[in-house]
Amino acid sequence: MSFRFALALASVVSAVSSATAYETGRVDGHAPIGVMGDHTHHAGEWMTSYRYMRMSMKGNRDGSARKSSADVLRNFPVTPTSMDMEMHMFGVMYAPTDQLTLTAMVPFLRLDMNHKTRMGAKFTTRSKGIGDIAVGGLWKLFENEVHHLHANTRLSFPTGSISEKDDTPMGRVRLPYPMQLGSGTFDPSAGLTYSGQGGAYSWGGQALGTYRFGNNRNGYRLGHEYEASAWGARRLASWLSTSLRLAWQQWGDIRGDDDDLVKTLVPTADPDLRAGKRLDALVGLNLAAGKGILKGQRLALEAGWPVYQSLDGPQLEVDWQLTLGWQFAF
Ligand SMILES: [Cu+2]
Repeated sequence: MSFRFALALASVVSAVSSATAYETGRVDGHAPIGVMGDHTHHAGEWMTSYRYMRMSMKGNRDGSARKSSADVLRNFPVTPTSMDMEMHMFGVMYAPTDQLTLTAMVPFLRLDMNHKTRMGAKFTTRSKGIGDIAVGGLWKLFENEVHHLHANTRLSFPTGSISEKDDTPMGRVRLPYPMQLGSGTFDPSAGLTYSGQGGAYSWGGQALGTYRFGNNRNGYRLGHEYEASAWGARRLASWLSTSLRLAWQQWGDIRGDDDDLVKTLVPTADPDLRAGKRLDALVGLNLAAGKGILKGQRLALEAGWPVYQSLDGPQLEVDWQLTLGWQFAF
């Protein structure tokens, strides 16, 4: 029996045996790394993960039109010019049964915002620390060898600070809304995730809503958020797949306001200038080790660029984002 024939036989056998169950273990059995709560685990399985996320924002928009700093400074004495967000996110998943997978996520944030004043001065504000810890449950609703469907439920706890301060030309003051590390409220999320696989291809979609109720202790709540995402992936080798994803996001204005902020000073302090919507196109790479000492390990990368954004502005626009992730199931 030639080597080539043995290889062909082995691949037929594995294709037939693998067609009997949905495979979350295959390299594209996980969605692109920017999607949270995308897969479930088998009873008794654990997974730990780490994600590094980066988002860069530069320049302002009102609606979908760009606004220069001079435009913004006609109405406000101070304008944000750019912002950098960095997040380290640690996650744990555990499945007590085949139907339920529990999740916990702990984020650490670093935010930097650059400003320009009407007088021409420039200054930077910074905040960093733990964000809002979220715990969740993923409930398997349907699964056969091609399709998988589960419900996402999650509750975010107000562990992130909403009273961050930093030095500015106006003294040491409370930072505006987008520079705070948490929402200050208990935020439930609910949604659905579908994924499918066949041959060298896989695909999926997720829709998720996050709701905010009441007021936090600084007198406001962030707007509700809705996200919907669809992706396709192609497996190039047993250990490598590439993906394309479109992600829609929509978020509301802030209700109430923080008394320590002066909303006429800078647009980021105005609770009515926070809403927006955005469509991102993202490309991704998944790497998975199926056997050996690296068994259960995954490495993934996803980068995205907005193709459309409309902001209740002036508000900083997103230029690009990046997620790098490591996952280990055991
Ligand atoms: Cu997992």
